[in-house]
Amino acid sequence: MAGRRYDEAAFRRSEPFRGGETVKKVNGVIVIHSEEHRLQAGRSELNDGQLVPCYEKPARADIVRARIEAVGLGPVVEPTRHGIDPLERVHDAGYLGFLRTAWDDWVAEHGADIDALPLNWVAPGMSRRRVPRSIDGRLGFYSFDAGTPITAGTWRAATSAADSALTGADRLRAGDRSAFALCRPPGHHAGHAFYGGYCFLNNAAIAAQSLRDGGVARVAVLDVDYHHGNGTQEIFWERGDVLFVSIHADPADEFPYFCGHADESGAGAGEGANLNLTLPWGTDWNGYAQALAVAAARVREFGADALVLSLGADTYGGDPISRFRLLSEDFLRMGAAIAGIGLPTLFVLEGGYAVDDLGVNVANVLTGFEQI
Ligand code: Q9C
Ligand code: ZN
Repeated sequence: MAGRRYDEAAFRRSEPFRGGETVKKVNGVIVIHSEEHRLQAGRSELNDGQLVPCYEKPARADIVRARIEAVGLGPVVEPTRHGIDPLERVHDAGYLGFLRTAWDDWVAEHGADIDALPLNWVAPGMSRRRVPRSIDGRLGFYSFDAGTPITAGTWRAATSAADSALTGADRLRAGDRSAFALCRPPGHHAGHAFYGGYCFLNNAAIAAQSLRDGGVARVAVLDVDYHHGNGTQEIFWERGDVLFVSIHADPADEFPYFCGHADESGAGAGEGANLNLTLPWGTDWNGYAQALAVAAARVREFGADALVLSLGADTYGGDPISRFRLLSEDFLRMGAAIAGIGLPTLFVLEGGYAVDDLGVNVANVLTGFEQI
């Protein structure tokens, strides 16, 4: 994990890197971000048997943006609107239709004073042949957890995040070495026709597909969020042109529990194009760096032309819902290791819930990358 020495003191002064610093000037990584993210502001999620305030909240994006501007990364630009077509390349049209009207349907049934949360799910042996008419039935039909409230602004916020990822993909195709889609809500738990884990539209998958559709022959998605990117895995499960590699907490112990195991390697044309690297609770940079080296080697071996990096910073030791032990400085090392893969890279924000430190941790990945 060799990288240039990094001057944390200069970093802490929150100054852009201008003349005379020992730190190499950080060349701008373009940051794509929409204020519409704040339209997703859920009140509560089900956690440990009770409704608690949502961990996935607008302040997350605000602190990341503030840190990016403070350290002179950027410029920060608005996404361009890409419409429904690139979403339908990844998601089921019926699912997208459900998501677009779910809030209005919920309000008609239950009023606007409570967020929409599902109450029951289909178990093996029950039929999925019919989509229920009832909004409560459809919430269960299209979701896999009770931690992901649908609110008045969910559709607009989620589509703005997807537009950020798509705009980032456009930048890579135009020849940029890197871009950062500062997305909220996150995406990697959302599948072809389901939401959950705070995710509605799979921003990283939508960007990866857009790169493919724009003529990039082979795309790798590397997911460093603490949780397995089950949605991305499902979307590309039978695809040999998109490699999915995820480093995450062992699903035997951790959300999403039902997938992300090391023996899940893809199917059909995608056999061998899925790699899950599971790590135990308590993993620190030592253990993490070894998995990251394996992941980087696999991406290089695959011969990808572009990399989409699902960037969750919930591997941080201070994260309130996660159990790895990375330090803020480790995220600089992570960025350097990702740069070592040597591919045009689109970073897409996923999780990270230690809000006070999220800006530093995310910006550190980008800084570590840009310094190589
Ligand atoms: N007791 C992302 O990081 N529930 N999603 C956690 C903890 C779900 C995380 C409950 C966590 C989803 C994008
Ligand atoms: Zn996560």
